[in-house]
This record gives sequence, C-alpha cells and structure tokens, in this order.
Amino acid sequence: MTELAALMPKLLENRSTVWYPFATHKGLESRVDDWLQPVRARVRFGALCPDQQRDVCGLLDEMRLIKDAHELAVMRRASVISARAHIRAMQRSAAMLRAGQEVREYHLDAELLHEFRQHGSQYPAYGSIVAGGANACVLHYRADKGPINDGDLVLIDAGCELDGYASDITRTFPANGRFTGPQRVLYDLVLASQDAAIAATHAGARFVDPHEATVAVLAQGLLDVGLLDPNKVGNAQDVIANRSYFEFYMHRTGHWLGMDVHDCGSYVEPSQLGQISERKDPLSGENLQYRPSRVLRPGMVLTIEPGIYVRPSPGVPERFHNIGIRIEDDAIVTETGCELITRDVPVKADEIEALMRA
Ligand SMILES: [Mn+2]
Repeated sequence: MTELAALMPKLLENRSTVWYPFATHKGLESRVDDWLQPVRARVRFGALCPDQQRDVCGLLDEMRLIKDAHELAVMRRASVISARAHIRAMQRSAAMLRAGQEVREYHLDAELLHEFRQHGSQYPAYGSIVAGGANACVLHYRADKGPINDGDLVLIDAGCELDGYASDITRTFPANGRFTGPQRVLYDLVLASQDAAIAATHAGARFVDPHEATVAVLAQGLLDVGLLDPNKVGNAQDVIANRSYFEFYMHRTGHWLGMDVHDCGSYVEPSQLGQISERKDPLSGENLQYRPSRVLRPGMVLTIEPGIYVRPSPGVPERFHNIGIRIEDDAIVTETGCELITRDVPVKADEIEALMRA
C-alpha cells in the first residue's frame, strides 16, 4: 500500500483503458486522476496514457451472478444451517409457551444465533426479523422486544452467512404450534402463490415471471377469501390491472442471492438492452421501456418470497386483521426448473404443526 502511488503510474502506462468501480469509493476518481498525471507527463517521452475509463462493477457483478459448483456447495451448506435455526426457533416458541414461560422476539432471535454459530456460520447474513403478531406487517422490522403471544403468528426472516455466502429464509408459524382458521386460510394462499412462482422459475424464464405468477394467484385468492370485494375492484384480471392487490402485497417476489443477501447483478437482460419492449414495473406500475427483464440462466440463485400483510382498515374483515405472512425459499436456477436449497425447514402448514408438537 505504501508503494501504491509510485507503482500505479507504471502499471497504467501503455494501457488503453483504466477500469475501476465508479461511484462506490469516495475520492477514488481523484486518486485515479493522480495516478494518471505522471503517465500523461511522459507522453512526450513516448508513453501511452489510457484514453478510456470504464466501470469495473458491471463485469464483476456478472461474474457473481452465475455461481460455480464450489459457490453452490457453500450456499447449500449455509441453507441447511439456516433451516435448522428456523426449526429450533419454532420448537422453542411452542415449548416455552406450553411451559407457561414469557416469550419475546429476542428469545427466538437468540435461538437463531445459537444455531448459526453452533454449525460454524460466522454471522447472520442480515439483521434477523423476528416479528410477533401485528409486527409481521412491518416489512423491515427487526427482532425487538415484542411479546410472542399464544394465538399469534410469528414471522421470522433470518439466514446465516457461511464462508462469505448468504442464505435467506422466511417462515411464518403459529407461536403455539396451531394455526387458527383465518391464519390457515391466508397461509395456504401465500403457499399456493409461492408454488406458482417456483413453477415459473427455470432457465429461459424471465426474472419477473415468478412475481407475475405470484400476483396472479394472490389476485384470485384475495377475492376468494374476502379481502377484496369484487363489487369494488372487479375480477382477478381487474385486480392485477388496477393493482388493488398492492394493499396486501407490496414487495417483489425475489432478489438475487450470493455474497450479499441482496446480491449484485443486473435485473435487466443485457443481451436485449435497448431492444423494443414495454412493460409495467411490478411495484411502481411505471412503464419501463427498452428494459427487458433478465433471462434466468443455470447457476443463478434467487429468493422466492411472496407474502400477505393485513393491516386493520375499514372494509377489511376483522378476522384477518394484523396477520402478516411471508414464505421465502432460496432457489438455484437449473436447465429444467429450480432447486430449492432451503426446504430442510418445512413450509406446509401441517408439517410445521407436526414439528412444533415434537
Ligand atoms: Mn429475501
């Protein structure tokens, strides 16, 4: 490092292009400038000064987007550890309530951390969300001190980092181990929408396809269960077009996963950049032009995480108030479909109830 200032001009001399990350490290542009000045001073002695500067981020992001066999193996191991942590938190929640103990969000957070470290994970991949009851409707809630009440749902969004790679799992379960009727109705709907998204995840599909598959199932389901009124919002096609589902589902169905939990990599297909296409942004509803959604390729890893969040509001049936549900798994894109690497923790309501009885 002490020799960097002296070495860089020598390394940059006679090169056509200087690559470095744009707009990521404050002051780097002016340091590059400082390194280029001595090169320029030698131009009249026959040196060539780079005449192009290019952003290295795009190149590195693309390399990170497609995982090799070694990376996939680490990510599978991280997922297994995270799955165990979720099971541990579920079982402790039910056991503590059965024993008449007070349960708070931080108690379950502690169980997650215990399991992560027990199996050699270095850190949580992000601040764990442990949300009891209505807190599940707060999207970026953190594990705090809220009570875990008998009869409430608990939403846990947590994953460990192992050897530099993140995992990212969400499960929603009844604190006491038994879903109530209304909780089960919405849970099964979110799960059905996740099934549709999983079926839409394969090489050749686009990144937005799982999201659109999710929205199609939720639009019909929200009408069926009475969260949306067909007299006000129309049929499922209308619900998609007028985005009235957005009140209950207001985030994307997934993101890239890798060294970072929201990993880098373009969500726009670079080979079709600028080609004519027009589509609606799923979140803002804004029209996107010339930005075709990314085509999925084997070795990409993404999350699949639909949800439903019901805040108390006039016209919303009371039996659903304050229920927040998300189900999230991590998927490796394959030629024919996708490999879910986080299913060591079950997702079916019956299976969750069974393991919480154990
Ligand atoms: Mn996620």
